[in-house]
Amino acid sequence: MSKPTAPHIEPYTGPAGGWGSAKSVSEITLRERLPFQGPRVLATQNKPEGFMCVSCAWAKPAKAHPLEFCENGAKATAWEITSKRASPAFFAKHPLGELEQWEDHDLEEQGRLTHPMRWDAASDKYVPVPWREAFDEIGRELRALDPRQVDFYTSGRASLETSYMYQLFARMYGSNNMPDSSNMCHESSSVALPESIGAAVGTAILSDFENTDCIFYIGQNVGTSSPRLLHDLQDAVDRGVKIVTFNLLRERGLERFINPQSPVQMVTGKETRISSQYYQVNNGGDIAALFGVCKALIEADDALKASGSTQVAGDDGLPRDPENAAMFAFAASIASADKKHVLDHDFIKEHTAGFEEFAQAARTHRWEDLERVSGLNREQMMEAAATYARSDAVLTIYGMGLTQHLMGVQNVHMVCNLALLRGNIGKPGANICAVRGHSNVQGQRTVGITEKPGLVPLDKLSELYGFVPPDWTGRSTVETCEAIISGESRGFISLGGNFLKAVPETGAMEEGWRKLRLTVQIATKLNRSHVLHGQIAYLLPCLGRIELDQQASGPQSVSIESSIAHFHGSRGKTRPASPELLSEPAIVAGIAKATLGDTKVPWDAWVGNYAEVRDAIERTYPETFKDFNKRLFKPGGFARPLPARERKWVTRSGKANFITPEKLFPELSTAQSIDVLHLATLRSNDQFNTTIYGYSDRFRGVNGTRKIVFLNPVDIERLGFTDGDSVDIVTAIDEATERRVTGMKIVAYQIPKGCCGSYFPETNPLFPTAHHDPKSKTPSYKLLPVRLRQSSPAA
Ligand SMILES: Nc1nc2c(c(=O)[nH]1)N[C@H]1C(S)=C(S)[C@@H](COP(=O)(O)OP(=O)(O)OC[C@H]3O[C@@H](n4cnc5c(=O)[nH]c(N)nc54)[C@H](O)[C@@H]3O)O[C@H]1N2
Ligand SMILES: Nc1nc2c(c(=O)[nH]1)N[C@H]1C(S)=C(S)[C@@H](COP(=O)(O)OP(=O)(O)OC[C@H]3O[C@@H](n4cnc5c(=O)[nH]c(N)nc54)[C@H](O)[C@@H]3O)O[C@H]1N2
Ligand SMILES: [Mo]
Repeated sequence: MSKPTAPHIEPYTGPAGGWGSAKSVSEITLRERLPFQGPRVLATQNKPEGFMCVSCAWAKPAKAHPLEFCENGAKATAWEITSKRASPAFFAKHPLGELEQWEDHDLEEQGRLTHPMRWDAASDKYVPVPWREAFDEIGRELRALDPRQVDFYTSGRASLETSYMYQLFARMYGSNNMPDSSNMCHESSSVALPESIGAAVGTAILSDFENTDCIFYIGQNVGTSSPRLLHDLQDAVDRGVKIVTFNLLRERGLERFINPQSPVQMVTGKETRISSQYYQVNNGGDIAALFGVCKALIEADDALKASGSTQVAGDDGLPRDPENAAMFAFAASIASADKKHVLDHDFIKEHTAGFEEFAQAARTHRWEDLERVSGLNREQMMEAAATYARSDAVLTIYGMGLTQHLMGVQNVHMVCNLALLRGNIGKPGANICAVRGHSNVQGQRTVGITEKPGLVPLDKLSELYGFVPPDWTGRSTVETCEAIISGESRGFISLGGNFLKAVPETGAMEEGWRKLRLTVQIATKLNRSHVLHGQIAYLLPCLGRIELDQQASGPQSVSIESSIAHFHGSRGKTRPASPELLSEPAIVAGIAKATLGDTKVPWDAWVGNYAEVRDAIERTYPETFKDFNKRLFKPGGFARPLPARERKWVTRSGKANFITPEKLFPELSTAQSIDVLHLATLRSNDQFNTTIYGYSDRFRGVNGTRKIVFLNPVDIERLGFTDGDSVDIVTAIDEATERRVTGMKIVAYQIPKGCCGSYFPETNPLFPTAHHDPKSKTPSYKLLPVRLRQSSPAA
């Protein structure tokens, strides 16, 4: 087992990328014992005929760089093609009671799973089982359960083909309980964007980066979570594009970058400055901050309008409203060429609804309140507004800093409101880019992974496959958690992921999990959701996307959808980790056949040739997937139709809607007390979600440990602690149940006062399941009221 080195915390002075990145890649290729194979495989990553990276969902350009990968993509690849194996010999040595004590890193670090395994109660071990037997027993068990008692989870990596087959199987079985990782991630976008602009996903595409004048970059950590996007930002900055960032922290990737694939930059050490304006907002302060920007724009526009009636000429000959000289001067400095307006009134009139109500709300909010809640001052908000107004085309990019909030949906509405003020949707260079997480999380929803039957063409499925799909609303992730805790859920099937670590309330969840009748895990690597298990438990190992997938008709390709709504084929070439592995489509089909018996679905033919699954997807969604097989390997991918890009608003009003957030900040059911801090949970640069590659968060200067809490030095002193103290974090809402994580080291950090930060998934025991956005049900992972307590010496 690899152990973390001694904790070592020291500010990192280097840029994102650069030699630090190159070193980190070579370390992991050596550690996973891949010195020769690694580089060869990486060369085909994100290339038109190669495999699509298994890390994030960022766009794959038509003209790929010779090395179209990043530090974290390289780590994800090395982690998947590792030469290490968690074989039956490993499981024979370690009972699950023992493995429960292991760290996440150590479980996955055992390497790839090699054989289908069944939990043996007598020895408390996973023992090998033939595939046939596994499918038969799972089928028997599922038939004995009420479909409403079974949950079918999907983590965002599985391909479009697998996902389509999986949702079809769940529906034919009779369940819409399809929680997915998206429920914890961009669900706030999936709810808010259709309401605001009638788009199910972000509207930006790669060419917008070439046409934009300004990028508003909100709550997304590009240097760690989607480093290839840094190349697009770098190109934009080189063209003179302004980047205006709103983030809780000063993230290095948003400050400066050296492209590790640019020999000139690497040798000369010349950095690109990324953000031109950087605003550190309070946790959950974005509605207030964006309201401030909108207020400045709207009041400037008002001032110009008012000057029409009460104008006096200034020294420059321009009209003046003497009542409001300062605002007028600001307005004049940012106005259109004719000095008549700041907002795009033609666009607002023709394309939007709800403007007056929104504008009135912006005028009514007082600057003092906007300043207090956002943590920014009025000048900063006006400065951001000025940059916004001086740009013809503004692109807005955002991530989890906006979506994982009690007001996540309203955060996204606010992004749209700002965009609509100047027609910044549906013209080149101006759109909304929701940076997605898992490499196919967006695509899974496109082919039917959802608990909401209204989002799926049920009539089509019924017509094609001759069954009556369930029409009730199924459980999303937090509802599945509640059903597992209450004992209502009896069976849990998992297509990838690590549900038990990723969800809220992990303490109560672990207890409920053990009481499940059936747990089935389709996975590549061992994690905590496998070592804890139900009464009947299977661990079914599958091929990864990088591996050669050989079926009856020959080697197979799969497909995914990127963050910019382009579909791409992906072909794996490396030798499978074990000859026993089955592909995900083959496992889904195996379970489906054993559960459902004879159906109209040609499961075997589909497994033999995935092109036939793609034909079925095209029959189900003819517009989106027109000529799917023909276009599979189109360089740059093929685009999904996005009406909002064409300014066609598929909303109830037929217009793009200004939707006014009810409040600036959520009401928290916590006693207002000065020792309460607002916790945001963060990813380190050395993890992919619950997969912990190692113990170094290079950009934030944290090494050798993940058990830390970032705190403002003023708060450290105010609360009577010292930098380096060991503390427990205790949840400060719903305190009838104590939720606590112990032994966290205080790290003095540049984080706004009253806020604190700590890593996911270590902090997940702190989150009550009910602490989520009421509409999207996305857990509020970026805002939880907590207190710190001195750790007892035993901790
Ligand atoms: N290497 C790596 N890549 C990944 C992942 C990974 O774990 N590791 N995970 C993948 C997945 S599934 C996802 S969803 C994405 C996640 O990628 P991101 O969307 O970048 O999510 P996070 O890293 O959780 O945090 C985002 C940022 O929000 C900021 N923030 C926190 N609270 C607030 C707030 O209230 N307001 C504002 N404005 N900012 C705030 C944080 O400082 C942080 O910089 O990345 C994907 N890519
Ligand atoms: N506190 C807090 N909690 C969070 C978040 C947060 O920011 N803060 N972020 C949330 C977000 S955005 C997300 S997306 C979720 C992530 O939640 P999940 O998607 O459930 O978790 P992952 O860690 O991505 O899953 C890792 C596991 O996936 C399996 N796996 C990897 N590749 C494959 C494959 O090709 N096929 C199959 N079948 N299995 C594979 C491996 O066994 C690995 O152990 O976590 C959420 N939880
Ligand atoms: Mo995610």
